[in-house]
Amino acid sequence: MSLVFLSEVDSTNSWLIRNAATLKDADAVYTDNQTAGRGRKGRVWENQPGAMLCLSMLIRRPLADPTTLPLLSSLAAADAVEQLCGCRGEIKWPNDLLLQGKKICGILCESLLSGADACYIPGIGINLAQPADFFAARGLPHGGSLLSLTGVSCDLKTAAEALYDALLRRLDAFAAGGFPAIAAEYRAACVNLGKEVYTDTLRGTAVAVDDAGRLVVRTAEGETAVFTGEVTVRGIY
Ligand code: BT5
Repeated sequence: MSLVFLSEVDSTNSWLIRNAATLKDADAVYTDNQTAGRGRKGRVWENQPGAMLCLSMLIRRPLADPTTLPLLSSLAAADAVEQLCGCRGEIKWPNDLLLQGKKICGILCESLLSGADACYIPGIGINLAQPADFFAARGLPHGGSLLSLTGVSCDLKTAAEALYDALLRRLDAFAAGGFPAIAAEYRAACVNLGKEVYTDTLRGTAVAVDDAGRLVVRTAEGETAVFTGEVTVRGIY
């Protein structure tokens, strides 16, 4: 397994997808200049060269529950951020990491299926040093960086190693046990619980994250479990 720096790349996820055939389990790449960073559902992950960490890992081993890889990744990102700046941050279900209510980290997990060989790619972007102007200029009032929010300046390599190690530390237990292996810590970090949330189709109070990693929303009609990736949950910013 290895962690390799790329000076510039379109997307670290796309790079791993293109090169998957030659890579081993837990090989990872990172950059601070991602020219076509991707968010979920075709959205864009905004780049400022030199001010962010973009890291993706290839997981080439069976996962008990791949659908909850985004939740595992957000917990690993929280570990890394805590190590780097002493603040743990909060997770907005399913996988955005917030500090002081601002999104400092976004996660895009993708899978590659070819025959019996399944690979999973968690791609994690952490805003290290963009100033408030960066977010204002791009219409991202809910975005923030470690430097702008905490005053802590992080070296790229140190940040990449912290994130890579955090992912590796959690991977064995998660691969074997799925979400239940991380559920207690995830729930403790989840900012939605007890708060009002709404999606395109329902509005209510988030009361739990169940053992499948779904957000359980209580409405006047009863409780509904929302699947990862199925909806966008609002009401936190
Ligand atoms: C995400 O999507 O937040 C996933 C971002 C994943 C980026 C990583 S970097 C390494 C790897 N390689 C890639 O190409 N991608 C991954 P989503 O939940 O869809 O949120 C996207 C939305 O976040 C955008 O529509 C903006 O509103 C907002 N956004 C974009 N850039 C941002 C930034 N740098 N900081 C905070 N918010 C941002």
